[in-house]
Amino acid sequence: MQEFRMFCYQCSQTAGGRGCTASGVCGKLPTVARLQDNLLFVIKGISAYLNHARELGRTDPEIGHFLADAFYSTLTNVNFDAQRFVSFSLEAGRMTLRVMRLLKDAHIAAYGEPTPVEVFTGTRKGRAVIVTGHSMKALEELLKQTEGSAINIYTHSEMLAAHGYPGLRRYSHLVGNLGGAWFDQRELFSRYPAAIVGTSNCLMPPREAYRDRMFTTGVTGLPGVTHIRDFDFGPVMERVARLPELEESSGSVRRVTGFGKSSVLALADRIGSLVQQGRIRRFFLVGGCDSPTRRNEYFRRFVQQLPDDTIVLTLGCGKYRINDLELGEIEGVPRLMDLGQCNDSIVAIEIAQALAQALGTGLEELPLSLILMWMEQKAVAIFWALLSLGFRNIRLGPILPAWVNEDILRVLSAEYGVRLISDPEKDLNEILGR
Ligand code: FSO
Ligand code: SF4
Repeated sequence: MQEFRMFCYQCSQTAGGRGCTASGVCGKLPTVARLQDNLLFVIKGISAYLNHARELGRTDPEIGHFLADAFYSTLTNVNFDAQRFVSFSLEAGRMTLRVMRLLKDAHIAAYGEPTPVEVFTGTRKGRAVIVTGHSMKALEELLKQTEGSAINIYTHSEMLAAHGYPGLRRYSHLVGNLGGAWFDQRELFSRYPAAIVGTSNCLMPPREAYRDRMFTTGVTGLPGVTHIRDFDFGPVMERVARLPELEESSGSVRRVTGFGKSSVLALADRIGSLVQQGRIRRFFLVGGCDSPTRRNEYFRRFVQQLPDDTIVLTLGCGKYRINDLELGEIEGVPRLMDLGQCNDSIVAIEIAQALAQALGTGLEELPLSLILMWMEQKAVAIFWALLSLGFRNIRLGPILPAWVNEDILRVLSAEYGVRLISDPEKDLNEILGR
């Protein structure tokens, strides 16, 4: 299935001085090596969310202890037990939930709970800064420092969620959202003569066309690009002053975001009775972290084929595959609800738990299917969080994570019902039993 059974070059015993690829010289077996790799990916995901929570003054010693133990367990000659790593991975799922809740609480305390809002997707005449990434704190500081300066601020990709927060959209110069998922940035940033601020993953090495008007903050960095320290955006404002204005243009798509837990649960009674009347047949969580592959066109085609008695929740940058679709409503309940960033998976989970309670059922019996795309490590952390809660039969794409070997796949499919996406119509027929 894979070219390498494993890959490790972390000690001097490494095979041929180049890397252990069949089995560890130390005795580490391929499945253990892969479970260690997986744990390191999840650690990176948890660290990303913890980093954003810390920007907002929040931390959690239990998460810090977990990270230290988990890192240590991947050191040479510490832990050779695959079963221990399976437990660690599931514990990592619990920690992912914990860190997502920490971050969500920090966002709500700082900016209020999101409420639904339609976001302008065109441009206003005037000088502009485009903000990409996930850091609401960086965006807030930029909004404060540019207030009254006649500079317009636009969000890109995962920053779309910012418009849902009352404490951020109160800034009238937060005017709109441009582009789609992270991978359109090189074309988008070349097209608009704006300054650009990268606040987190997912950045791409810049084109020369905009390198000198791009900035990084926090842990991000790009060669030849000015790094902003301590959220002092003075250099950005100086650069914008020397840039031309953007022209007025109308947006070509309608995007609504900002469905917080309260706004969805305010509909819980209505949703409950619509489910009981058979007017809502099933919920789908369709989203996650997108990648520039044609295979991910699956997700749009899947949603386009959904019958009218279904509801779609979405989040992450994967939402851009579907968030321009006009799915309408079922008796006042929107059929497409954008819950926010990938870390807002915690909101999806809490909504699912509340709906299960309202319908008097367990999570496993809830008429909910998870159709998720994954890109990199943060999404893997969320995947384990969902498994640790008991979500089953997740369909995953565009490919299975490459660290999954036959042993791991056997466990994921037999115990958790995880499977790879296939054809939208075939998958939908299977889910709906048609
Ligand atoms: Fe997308 Fe990037 Fe947010 Fe992911 S912008 S791909 S792994 O970070 O988390 O949805
Ligand atoms: Fe090879 Fe083990 Fe050393 Fe890794 S830790 S390089 S598997 S001998």
